[in-house]
Amino acid sequence: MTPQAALNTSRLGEVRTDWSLDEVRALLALPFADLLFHAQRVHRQFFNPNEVQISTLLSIKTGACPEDCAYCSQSIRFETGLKSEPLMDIEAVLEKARVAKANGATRFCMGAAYRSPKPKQLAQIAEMVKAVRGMGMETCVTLGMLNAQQAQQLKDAGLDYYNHNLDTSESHYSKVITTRTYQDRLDTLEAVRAAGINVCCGGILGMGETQLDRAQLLHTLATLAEHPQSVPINQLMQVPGTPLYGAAKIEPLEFVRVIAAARLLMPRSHVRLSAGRSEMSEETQALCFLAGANSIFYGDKLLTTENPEEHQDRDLFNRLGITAEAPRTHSAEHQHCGLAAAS
Ligand code: SAM
Ligand code: DTB
Ligand code: SF4
Repeated sequence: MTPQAALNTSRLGEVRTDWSLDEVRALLALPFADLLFHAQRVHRQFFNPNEVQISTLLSIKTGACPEDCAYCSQSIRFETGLKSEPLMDIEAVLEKARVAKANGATRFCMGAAYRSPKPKQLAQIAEMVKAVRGMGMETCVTLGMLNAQQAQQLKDAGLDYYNHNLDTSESHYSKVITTRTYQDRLDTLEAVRAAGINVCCGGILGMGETQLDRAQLLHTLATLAEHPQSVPINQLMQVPGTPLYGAAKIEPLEFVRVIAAARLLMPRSHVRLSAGRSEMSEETQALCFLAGANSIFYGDKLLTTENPEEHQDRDLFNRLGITAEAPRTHSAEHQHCGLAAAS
């Protein structure tokens, strides 16, 4: 059977975890207008198409990471010129969260350059999660590998989301990372899910992968036991000194196709247009929103690299008539968001 023959477009909009790889390939190969039409139609079935969820990132522990992820500024193995910083103290983190909230973010995502957190580090981060949640923000952390007990500790602290990306297809993976396996990643995702924490899991495009690798990554995500509640699609931020610096860039319309396919494969999930927006035109970003992206990182820094400036995003949202989505995991009293509404 050809991939095209595998696709039954009348079933689009069903929440399914039994997608075949051929169906995923067929979606990615649709004529662009058809792909975007279906993606927008399904998006409207599950979401307000003019609302975007707003997260702000903070690197709470920067650099000196023992892992060898070939894209990353924070690996100790590459000369990237990044200054390492120890785990921030809780007051400094809370100050950043207050600023993010005042600027309109509803979720605060804290990232640490760990392979896996040590008990003392996890205890400190659990306190940060409790305190940020106490401010009325949703919380997300990304700390590397977790076992079931570590996931439970974060759940007990009130954590809303754990980010752990598959990054790429299983077959391309060993060209990017050698210090932990694909199965390690799947095991962490399962520990997080089993603890009842929302899963944030996606990947990076522009790491020398093929179209088939992209289809395989989407297929793995969409056939997990449960779809990740949040699916970040990153475009590689090329960092001088990392092995992937200089990799062939993904063509913008290909990037939009992956967003649209993610929307169709995981209709109830938030699809985040993540790293790489600072290098995208506003038109490409608008196409991504049309294709069903409904979450972004807001704030002029990601973890260690650039993001669009806040005034640029506010201006773009105003021109697109996009407003901030109220958090879904918190009570109504926390649902006000300060990001400028469409004028
Ligand atoms: N150290 C933890 C880990 O890797 O699991 C958490 C932090 S790590 C920086 C979180 C994710 O950021 C990575 O899994 C990767 O998907 C993404 N990321 C890191 N560097 C990136 C880059 N240069 N461009 C795009 N995404 C990147
Ligand atoms: C995700 O998928 N993207 C974010 C977040 N999860 C942790 C990280 C992007 C990092 C981009 C490179 C940097 O700023 O160091
Ligand atoms: Fe370390 Fe995470 Fe960067 Fe990999 S992506 S080198 S684990 S900080």
